[in-house]
Amino acid sequence: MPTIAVIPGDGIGKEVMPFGVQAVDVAARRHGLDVEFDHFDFASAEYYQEHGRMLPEDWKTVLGSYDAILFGAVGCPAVVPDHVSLWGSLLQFRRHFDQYVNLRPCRILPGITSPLRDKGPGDVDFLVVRENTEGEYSNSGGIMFEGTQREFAMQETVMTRVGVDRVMEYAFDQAMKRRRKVTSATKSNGISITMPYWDRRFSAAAVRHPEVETDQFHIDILTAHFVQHPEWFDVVVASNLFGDILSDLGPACTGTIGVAPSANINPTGEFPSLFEPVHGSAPDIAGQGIANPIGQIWSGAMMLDHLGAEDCGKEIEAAIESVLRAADTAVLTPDVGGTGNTETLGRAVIEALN
Ligand code: GGG
Repeated sequence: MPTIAVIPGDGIGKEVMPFGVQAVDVAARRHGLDVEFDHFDFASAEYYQEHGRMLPEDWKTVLGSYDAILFGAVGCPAVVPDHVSLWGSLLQFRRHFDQYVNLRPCRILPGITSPLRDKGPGDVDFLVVRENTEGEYSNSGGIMFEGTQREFAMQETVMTRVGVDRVMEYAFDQAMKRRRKVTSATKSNGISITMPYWDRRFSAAAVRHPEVETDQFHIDILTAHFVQHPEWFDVVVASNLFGDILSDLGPACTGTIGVAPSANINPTGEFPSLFEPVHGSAPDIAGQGIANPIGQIWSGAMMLDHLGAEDCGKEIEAAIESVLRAADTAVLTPDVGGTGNTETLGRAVIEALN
């Protein structure tokens, strides 16, 4: 029986999570799989207000005992500075549980209108593979001479050979299961040490995988190509920061970031992997009950795939697609042109699963 730690977090994470849990539960039960869920209130602004920190002291042992983690969103800037909440929770999970791959699939779903001219389902289908434990998210640096005219802030980027090679390897493996093409995001003309290093490791990976077509673009023109030629891409491998940016841009090009799922994977299986929608806590719409629950539900499907229940994951994706294809505006959330809400869309997907 797989055991799942459920952490809704902040803002709309709390609103969409019930539908993620329910979808996983319904799909699993249909296949005779009993999934056990335990809910945790930490990694939230409320927990921080009460305890002065984002996580309990024993979080590594507690979460480490689960098969997977289903996460909502973190961030409540009115209560906790964003870098404190992120570094106090999600980034700790990714690092401690060595979830070095962040998989962010991106495709136009039926019934959703892409802002890209002439693009519909089937035209955009790529996978961003984001390095998830180092790079620009090093947390190494400092501020000196604070409050004086000489004040400065500095932060380093860390790229280790092991860290870069393992995410490259994962990206090429994914490409072998798809259309056999990997694109690397770089900026080696401006960032003159770490990015040329990234490029060299990418070339070395390409030599190891001659059956995979490769190309690379500087991140600035790559963002333009995402918008103008999304059909060029199959697997896109990127550093922590570039991958984060591309995996918000990608779903925005497919219609809405609200449907985008992600998987923070520990490929060795030594630690639990974590599944979360790409979107954050969205303080601007939190409390209104209008957040799109599909990113959370689809993340649940990715979790089931990862746990070996691929049929369950596929059924959830099919349920999502059937609801979107029906395009009932009273059901859909406003981000996809509907007049419905989290409840109507979440319920429709669960009903489609039943
Ligand atoms: N569910 C995703 C989430 O809560 N994101 C908050 C955030 O700011 N994430 C930054 C990151 O993924 O690096």
